[in-house]
Amino acid sequence: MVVPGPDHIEERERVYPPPEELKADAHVPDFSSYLALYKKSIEEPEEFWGNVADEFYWDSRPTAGHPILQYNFDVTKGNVFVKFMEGAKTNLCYNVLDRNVLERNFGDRVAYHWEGNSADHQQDITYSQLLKHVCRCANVLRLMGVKKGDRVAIYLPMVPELVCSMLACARIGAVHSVVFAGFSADSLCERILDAQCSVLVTADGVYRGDKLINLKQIANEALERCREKGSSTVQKCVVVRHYALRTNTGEASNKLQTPWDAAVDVWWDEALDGVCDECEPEWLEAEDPLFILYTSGSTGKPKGVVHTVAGYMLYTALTFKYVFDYHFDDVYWCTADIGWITGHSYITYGPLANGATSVLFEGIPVYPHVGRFWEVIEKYRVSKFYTAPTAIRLLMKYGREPLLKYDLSSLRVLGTVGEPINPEAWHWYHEVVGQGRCPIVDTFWQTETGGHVLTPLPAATALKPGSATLPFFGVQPSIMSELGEELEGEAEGYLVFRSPWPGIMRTVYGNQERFETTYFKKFPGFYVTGDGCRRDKDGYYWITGRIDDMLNVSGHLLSTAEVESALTEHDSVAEAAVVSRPHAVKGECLYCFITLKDSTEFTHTLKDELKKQVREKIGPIATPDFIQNAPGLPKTRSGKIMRRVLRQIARNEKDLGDLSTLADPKVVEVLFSQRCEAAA
Ligand code: 6R9
Repeated sequence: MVVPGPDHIEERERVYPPPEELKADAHVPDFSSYLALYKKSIEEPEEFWGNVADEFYWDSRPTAGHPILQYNFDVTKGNVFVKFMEGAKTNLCYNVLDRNVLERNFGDRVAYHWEGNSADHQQDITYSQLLKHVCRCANVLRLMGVKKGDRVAIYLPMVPELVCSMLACARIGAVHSVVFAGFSADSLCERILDAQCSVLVTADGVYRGDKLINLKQIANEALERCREKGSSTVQKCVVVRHYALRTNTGEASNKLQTPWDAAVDVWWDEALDGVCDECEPEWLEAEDPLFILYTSGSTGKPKGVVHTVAGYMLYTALTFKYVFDYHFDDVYWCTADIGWITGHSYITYGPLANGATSVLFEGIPVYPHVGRFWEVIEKYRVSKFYTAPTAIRLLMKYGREPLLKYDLSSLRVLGTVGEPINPEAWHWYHEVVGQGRCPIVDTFWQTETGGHVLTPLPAATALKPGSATLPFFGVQPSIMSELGEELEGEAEGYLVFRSPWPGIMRTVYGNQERFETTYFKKFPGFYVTGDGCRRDKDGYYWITGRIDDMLNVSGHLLSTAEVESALTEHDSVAEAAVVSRPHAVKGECLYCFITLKDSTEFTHTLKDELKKQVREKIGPIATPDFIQNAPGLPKTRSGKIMRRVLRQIARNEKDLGDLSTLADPKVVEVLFSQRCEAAA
């Protein structure tokens, strides 16, 4: 185990109590209210979830006499399953649109402020406009023969039609499979084939920053590849005229050639033209599938995570309300892409279920300038802001100056998701962005969990920078030793969950066996997250990174995240990634990739300082053996560092495996050419 040095303890002991001014009208105003609600959610789930369900429309109620949540997590006792509200019938689209328009009178309320890649492209969409648009799209899908249970692939940038097509699927009971629009043709093809999608929705083209991407071309290549494999199921391809209608307005000439196959392709606007804007929803069983979302798996083949209607609806709605302490006058902005689970749960479903007004942002943080995020916050008076540590670290590089030009006084709550946040980034987010006023909700969750599972609540939970704090309602975390013993009190090991909450995944699409093997085999009776975790003396949970990012140096377990955070606390370091490299005596040793802040030089003195810093922060056991200058790091398109690739570079292994999820393959070459031969 890591022996924390003095600084390490000090950092972890600092506690930030919730701000008083949030308490007056907070949904969960203090810690004792959190504890009481938590207790109720575990001890009286019928009552707890029954109350949440009362806020929604049900075409029929659950079968009487069944427990609200039925499950088996123990592979040794039969198939793993989770059933929530068995017998109930509802429709998620009806609940997030019709209910808001008809019952709550939110028709004229803005659902989304769409903000384009370029600052002069924008559009406000109200709840009633969205409802009509969704109904027309749903009718078009029905006309194309899409029925309940059929799969629809959606390969779109962050445009209103993305939300619209997801909801149209939900309305008619089709299962959407959104594929992030930065994925390659191969990845799209693989996902289309796995789910046997009958329709693909895409767009002509899109600007990401100043780069124009011919999305339809990529979609065509994907369909071509599906055909080559002899099993294309796609009958129709609906193409949103995004480049041509929205972003190309000021340009002299059309820069895109949009390949077209009249037998398959149809323009979105032409297909919807004149189609009725009312559409009877399909009343679905609580456990009917809602969507598939692919997440990477250790074997290289992505897993189609399946979520179902009722549990996902209630869980995303409730977490959104409590974790962001959502109120009617909030303007909420989550900067994630809807191609990832964060966007599904906290741009599409959770906010709409609450009738919220959100920013739907197509752009990137540094285009057309490095103050874009702050400009958008000022423009819409954003009060709840949710982003990723990688974005924070990127923006930190430019210092305070870009923020000073904008009024960020509307901000109330900040959130992070995606990876452990290093204390340096946490403090910058807290002090520079939140001006010390705004609590940071560090939300730990996964594609598989559907919604937040470990998270603070803004007015109730005292914060410790870097800790995702405590379980959300209905969630029972546990820490497991390698031997499968549940550890009590202060402990470090595998993060597992003892029982399901309504939003947990139900299976891997078409592969129940893989579902059971991946998540339930290691510790029968428990859902295994794959993350390492430490519980401190106050019962707070600290994610230490994926278990496969754990290192064993001379018999001591170290987490890469911990070393990375020690490194990024150095003034010259913008980002750090640490991997293990085999070592003759220690078993494994640390190989560190360092991205420096602008205009800093990579010198021997700096290397020595960094080694000293890690030694001081964590202990001599964590002293890096190798420190390499890394102008860029290999990242997935969602911003996660691909440590697998870095491990191969550290070991000088040229076989890098599947690189299709890599955002910029060029960085790999550069890193290979500059790798360290000898220990630092
Ligand atoms: C929502 C999302 C899941 C993995 C997860 C963990 C890491 C996410 C985190 C976090 C520490 C947090 N992760 N949130 N680690 N603190 N607040 O990111 O889903 O893309 O499936 O990734 O991300 O390692 O297991 P997904």
